[in-house]
Amino acid sequence: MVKVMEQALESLGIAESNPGGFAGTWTGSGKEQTVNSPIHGEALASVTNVTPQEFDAILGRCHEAWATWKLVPAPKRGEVVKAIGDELRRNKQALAELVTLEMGKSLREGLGEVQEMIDICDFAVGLSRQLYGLTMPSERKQHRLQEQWHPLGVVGVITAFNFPVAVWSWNTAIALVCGDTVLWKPSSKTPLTAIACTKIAERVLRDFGFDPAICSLAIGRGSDIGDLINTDPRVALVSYTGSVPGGRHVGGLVQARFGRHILELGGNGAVIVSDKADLDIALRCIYFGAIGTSGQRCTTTRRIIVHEAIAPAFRERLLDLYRKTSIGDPRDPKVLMGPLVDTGAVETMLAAIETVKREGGKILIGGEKLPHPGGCYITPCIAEVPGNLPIVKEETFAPVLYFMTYRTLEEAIALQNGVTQGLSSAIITNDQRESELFLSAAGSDCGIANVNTGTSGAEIGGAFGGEKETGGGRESGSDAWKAYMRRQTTAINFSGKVELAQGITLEM
Ligand code: UN1
Repeated sequence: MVKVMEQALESLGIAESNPGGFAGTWTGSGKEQTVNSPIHGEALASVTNVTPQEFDAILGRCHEAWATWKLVPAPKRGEVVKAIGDELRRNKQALAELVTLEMGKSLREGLGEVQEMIDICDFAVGLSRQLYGLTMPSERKQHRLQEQWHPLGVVGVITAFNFPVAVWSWNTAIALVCGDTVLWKPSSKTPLTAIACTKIAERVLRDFGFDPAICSLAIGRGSDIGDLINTDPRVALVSYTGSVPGGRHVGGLVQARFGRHILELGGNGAVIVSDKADLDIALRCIYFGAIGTSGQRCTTTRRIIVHEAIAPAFRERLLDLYRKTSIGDPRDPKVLMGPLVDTGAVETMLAAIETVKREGGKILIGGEKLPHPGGCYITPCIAEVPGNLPIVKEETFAPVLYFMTYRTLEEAIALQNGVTQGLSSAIITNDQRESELFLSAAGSDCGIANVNTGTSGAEIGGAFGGEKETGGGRESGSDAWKAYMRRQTTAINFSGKVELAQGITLEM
């Protein structure tokens, strides 16, 4: 058991061995897995998965809980979310430490992730009084036409390891105020943080006298527990964050039963660096975008498209920063880049680098395995490429940054858009005509397009998600809540007689 930060485990209620299922009571008698920290490969705790039978009972309880939760007035549901946010504030440090221990991001990023959770709770509390419908003028006399929004049902939330707690909160805070209940299947790589969050929600729901099954949990493999979520008609909406192939699978299964889905899949973030850019800003944005979370964000900067006039000097400055990168134990405040999530991720990165070389790219720096314990540390890599090589079009979930150059902005935008993913993009320029073109219909085709700030680190207030193979889903702020509710159009006749729409007459 890891000694440093052990307190975080304890204060969040993580035992040496933990059942992986919750719907009012904790269950889990399936396969036991040991969770090892990528920091040094040592065991943190173990978790027992839920069996298919236990899953069925969990989903049954979560669905039952919806029957009463949907009838609670939305602002009252907001009070519960407010209390969850307060509990997260109290546990911010411990939860961030657990995120760092379990998946290896730096503590400062762990704290940022928990802050995202708090922010979305605050957003959702306000939203609980703003689930607005519309009224429209009716074409008939003394009729009212309106839309209203009702709770949808159980939301199945399937999350990835890289934001092990924030993505649950984006979905859960919104789903709860919308009157839905939540069944969470976290990544098998990060079950402990999921147990910790579920315990926080359980405590709050019990304090309010609500059914704690409103926030349920089922830990298990995607191929069994995930697919039970995808195929069960009791799950009204599946919100899935993961890879493009994973999303294709989930989307197909959910669509086949006419369920709803929100897909947040792969990204391939690019930053265009104009010859009219502030290069200090460009460097900072790209550096954090590329090495933050060790290149394991869906919003990670994976490609930079640099104007040829400034490319040589910019390349040198970037390489200089990369040379100085402090890599090591992410609990150390001086360390910028921690380990990758596991040794498999390191192998994937090394294989991608070999492919880059084979396809004609040139490795400028990085891609060396470091001899730290656990085997998950590697230096971040920059590869110079002539354009979107086949490997560049793939999302390698690791710190590999592709460096390419351009001559005209149209050419740069074509390179930026020339991949199958469409999540996040940015331009660094002080020229308004350039930034406006980038934001116009002729510009970036991504769900996120930023100016003079990087591809990652989106705020919760905007809707988060992307186009093309990123899946088209939107989570978090703005009007993303509408996906978590059922829209109902209503015509109300107060005329005392029947008048048909479209001018149809009915002689009787
Ligand atoms: C993800 O990588 O799945 O914009 C989410 C960002 C974070 C969320 C990333 N707010 O980088």
